[in-house]
Amino acid sequence: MMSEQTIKAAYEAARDTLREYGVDAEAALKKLDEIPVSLHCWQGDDVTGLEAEAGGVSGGILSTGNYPGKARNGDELRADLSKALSLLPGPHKVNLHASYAELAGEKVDRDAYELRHFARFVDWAKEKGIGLDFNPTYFGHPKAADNLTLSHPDKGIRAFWIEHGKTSRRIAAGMGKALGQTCVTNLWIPDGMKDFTADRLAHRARLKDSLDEVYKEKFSPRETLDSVECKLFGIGTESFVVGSHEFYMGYLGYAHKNGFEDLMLTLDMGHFHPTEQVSDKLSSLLLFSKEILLHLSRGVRWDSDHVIVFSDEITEVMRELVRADALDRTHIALDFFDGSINRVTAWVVGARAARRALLAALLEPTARLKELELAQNFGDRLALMDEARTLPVAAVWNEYCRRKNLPGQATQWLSDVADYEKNVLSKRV
Ligand code: RNT
Ligand code: ZN
Repeated sequence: MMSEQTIKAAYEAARDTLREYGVDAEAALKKLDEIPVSLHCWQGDDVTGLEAEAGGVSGGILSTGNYPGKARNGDELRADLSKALSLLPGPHKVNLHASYAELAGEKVDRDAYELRHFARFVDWAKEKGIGLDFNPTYFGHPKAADNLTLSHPDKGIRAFWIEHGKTSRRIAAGMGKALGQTCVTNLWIPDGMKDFTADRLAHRARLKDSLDEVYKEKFSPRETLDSVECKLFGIGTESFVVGSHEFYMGYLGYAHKNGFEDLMLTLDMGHFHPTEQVSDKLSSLLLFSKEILLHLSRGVRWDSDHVIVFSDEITEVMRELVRADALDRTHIALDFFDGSINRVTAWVVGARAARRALLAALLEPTARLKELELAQNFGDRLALMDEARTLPVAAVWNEYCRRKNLPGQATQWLSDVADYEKNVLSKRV
């Protein structure tokens, strides 16, 4: 275990090194502490949800693995989330899905959920002083069995899901109001077709009309902000996805023009062609949208939702946000689900990786790089960018964690998770 003295000495050396590059490590640490990361509740139970009858995944998303100890009810899920949060430095929010309603035996379907069905989460968040985010759940339900919801040709099914969208926004606004922090409402639907589709236009036209209904009611951005999430393909919707990137880009412009200026787009890192990079898309969107929602995820060969790590692409996304000075306009959320490892470990690895990547971005000699670029000195730009990749981020990270009374090193927090597994998770049989 590293001593406090070693951590401090390493930090001071790192701070001096970074100064050589025109980087202010203290300023980076201050900024790092202002950016919340939204922790998705669904990593804790493999996206099962808490409704007794509906629930579970469908619509092309899939969690694999059966590591023991998954949360079986709201109390266990909150306990596991609390454990993960206790090991994470910096501000966080928790991201809920409508399928995490605690109905306590009440016969009520998703078109009629209310804020009170999430009261236990709201009380818990209040106690912790954290904000919540929210998602209507358009999967894991008999009325979503066709992989068609808001674009379903059946008017009754469409109406059910429109109501679900509306009621979800009301719930989110209620959460935002109760907690004094905006609750972001993200809408993702699984709608699509396995094979060649004869009438794509009709599906997309229905989706447009349904969204118009869902978004009719106006809410204060201090209570809730809406976002729509596109996708390239899913399992079972390989040939056609109704809510494609172009669809939502078009819808965004249309919504902005028609008085809904706050609508955002969600960019999920697993939702594009593997050679496309979300990092390259940010600056385009930033010019035409007030804010952005990010789903940090890691696709391996497909949209597999592996736990994120400190990867090139995650770091590049963060760098783009720093370079564009867009951290205050971006909502950073995690979206992965791995059932093959300890689920608390999964959360902590992913959330720490996101924040460490953000720190690395804040420590980039951005001003110098921009100067070199303007001077068209691309060789020097390349050399400095390359060197910047191995600047002493870890030493600054360890100091950041130390100031929060948390371990920077994984070996230390892993032993804490191992105790939790032994004393709590392993008893869930
Ligand atoms: C699915 C989307 C969506 C979900 C969660 C559960 O491909 O990424 O965001 O993962 O809402
Ligand atoms: Zn997502």
